[in-house]
Amino acid sequence: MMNLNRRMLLAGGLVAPAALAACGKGPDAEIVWRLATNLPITHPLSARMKEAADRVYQQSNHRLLIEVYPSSQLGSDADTLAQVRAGAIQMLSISGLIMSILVPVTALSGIGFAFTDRQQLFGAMDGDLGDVIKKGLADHHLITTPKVFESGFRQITTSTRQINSPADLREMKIRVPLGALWTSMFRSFGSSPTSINFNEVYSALQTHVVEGQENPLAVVDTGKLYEVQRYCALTNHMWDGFWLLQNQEALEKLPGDLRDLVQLEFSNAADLQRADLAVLAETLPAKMQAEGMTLNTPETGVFRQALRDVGFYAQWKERLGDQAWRTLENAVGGLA
Ligand code: X2X
Repeated sequence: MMNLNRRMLLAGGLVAPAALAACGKGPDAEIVWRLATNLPITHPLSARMKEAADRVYQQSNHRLLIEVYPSSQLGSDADTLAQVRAGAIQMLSISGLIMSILVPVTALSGIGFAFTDRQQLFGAMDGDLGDVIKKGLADHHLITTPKVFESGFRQITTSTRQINSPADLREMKIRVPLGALWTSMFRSFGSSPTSINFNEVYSALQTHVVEGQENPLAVVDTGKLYEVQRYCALTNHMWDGFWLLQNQEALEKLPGDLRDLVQLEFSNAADLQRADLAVLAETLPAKMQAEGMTLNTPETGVFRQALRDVGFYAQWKERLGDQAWRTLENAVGGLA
């Protein structure tokens, strides 16, 4: 009955999850965890995580309640990363490319124009490349659930210009997330990248603080960025995946059966949201066009060559180390 009251409150929107969490444990749960992500709840990643959390609650007989806080409600990426490390929150779903500010090898999955398709990508991320990244995270006491979640291949949107070739990116004011991978790649193209947390992107575009941004179409759609952007170049310039980090101490305190349940349910959630995104990758271009955006598909070989010419790949190889780089090239072929 207590649980019903809680859900009724939430469903009625009378009490925000954050307010309930501030009161301490859920009415009947033995353990309450908080899971943060920057993506809206309408994005398949957040939605499937919420479903997994609900299943964990049911299947643990209400012993473990995982509260999901989407849309950066608990703070920016940098804030929530500090919180999960300190144990102030127990789970954080965050882009591996943002994580690379702390654990450089997580950048491997997002090297510009490295992967050609999802099949090649998931072969690597569910195999050796994923293992290298997970080990890098574990060395920093950051434990992830087994399977990486998908954000997708990133595309460039602008309010001002169509992007057909690297020259079109020159001197463009582009918003990028936190992380050297983005700033280094867009500087290589001669753009002026600015790091802005995702929850401020819509207004930065609307007020023309920046001309453009880059994100997978599912993020452009669920963040309603099409309302404030006119052009979209389908560049697939880098792939982005989200790891679901767990605070090590909280995880170690969890009874074994609950730990297994969390790993199982969130692995299933990863499979389900990958399937959701595979469908969206097919359907969203038409939807974006219907929302009024002009889409184009540039030839990407010249972008890759431009990066090669300025030593982008050589620089990242040096930064990440020969061994890690070899694991990437084993999956995608020679880059430098
Ligand atoms: O901030 C972004 O652009 C997002 C949502 O894609 C990431 O977390 C990297």
